[in-house]
Amino acid sequence: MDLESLKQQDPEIYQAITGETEREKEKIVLIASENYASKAVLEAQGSVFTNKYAEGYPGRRYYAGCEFADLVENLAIERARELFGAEHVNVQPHSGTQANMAVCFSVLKPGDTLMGMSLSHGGHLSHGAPVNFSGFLYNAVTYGVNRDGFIDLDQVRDLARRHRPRLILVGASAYSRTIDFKAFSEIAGEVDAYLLADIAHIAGLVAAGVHPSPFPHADFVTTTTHKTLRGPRGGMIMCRAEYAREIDRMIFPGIQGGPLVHVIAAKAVALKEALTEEFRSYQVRVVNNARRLSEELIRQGLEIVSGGTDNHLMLVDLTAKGITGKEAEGALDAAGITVNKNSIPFDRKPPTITSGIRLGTPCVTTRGMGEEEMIEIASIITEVLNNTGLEDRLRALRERALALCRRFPVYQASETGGRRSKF
Ligand code: DSN
Repeated sequence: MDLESLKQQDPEIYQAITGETEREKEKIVLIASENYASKAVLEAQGSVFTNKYAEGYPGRRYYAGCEFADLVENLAIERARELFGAEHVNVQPHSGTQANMAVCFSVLKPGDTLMGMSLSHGGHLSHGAPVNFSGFLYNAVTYGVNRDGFIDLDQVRDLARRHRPRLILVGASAYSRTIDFKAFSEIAGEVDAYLLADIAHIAGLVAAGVHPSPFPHADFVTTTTHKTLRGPRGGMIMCRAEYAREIDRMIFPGIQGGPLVHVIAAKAVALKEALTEEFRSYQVRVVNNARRLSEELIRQGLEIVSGGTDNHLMLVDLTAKGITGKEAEGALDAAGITVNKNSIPFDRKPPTITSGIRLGTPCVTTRGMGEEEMIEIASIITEVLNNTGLEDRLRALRERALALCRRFPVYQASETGGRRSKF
């Protein structure tokens, strides 16, 4: 994008943006929750809709001049409905946590019981963690994975029968296996609980049909739009038609004011992209790359929680290597590979240190890397983890990572074959 005015007016911010652009281009990003939004998505988000107030919903706003805001919000809603087969969609949540908050506020009273996956076993902060609204407003009961790293449905059923939650949340931030939404809906039905499926991580996979859909099993489905869905940072709620009024009322005026119309415009663009065959094949490659990466890491002696992956991510258990997640994260970044330290199930180390790292393939797949490149990435990762304290060695590995990045460029200004590249 043309940043000339910014360069003149605010050189410090301009430099931070150019620095970040270089960082994103010149590092192999394996953060499972990140992606590269297309240039079209970035352009929509950087548009004049930044200037517009549009409290309310299309056709019933509290401000004049909303005819174009209505157009983009309606397009975003229609595209999301088509993509996921949802009865009702609200595209206004500013984030996934806001989306979850609106669902909680619409079906729970303070003190009610909700049940979600434990943060320390791969769940999300907003699924009942004590430090989050979902943990301190409600009586949160958490389920986890078994020693093999799989969600323990027997435990989920036993806890549900014992605690009779009013809301069950299913979904995760660090779980690499297929989620059985149907089984969760049967458990929710048995104890008369609402079911909320938070598909933030796997939304792109669900949209492309490479992970089973939570529809028609869940009452509410929330997501972010920037992970595998590859849109702008933001949230979205989908639900059965019968809950539409309450969900809309809870987002606005319940917990939010004016919607971010520029973000909604970018969500609409991403949703249009997600309806293409190209997007479907991208998601297939994301999953194939993750599987290949995990197989290679295992072959080279690393331990993967649950023994592999069915989706876009994996958790590496570093216990046997005798290094922490924090040390691994630092060494990998020095070698040009960006990951995040992550607790593994039954971790004895605090979340600021951890015994694991989380790896995901959405970003590298957007760059066009395939299974062959996963072999090279696995080899670099293993070498880094075997040489964490050796700066010279890490510098040499950085060259290998950089060579890969340059072979698979992203956000290039130039034309490619007469056609502007999408990323
Ligand atoms: N913090 C996000 C992640 O990295 O998975 C989830 O919201």
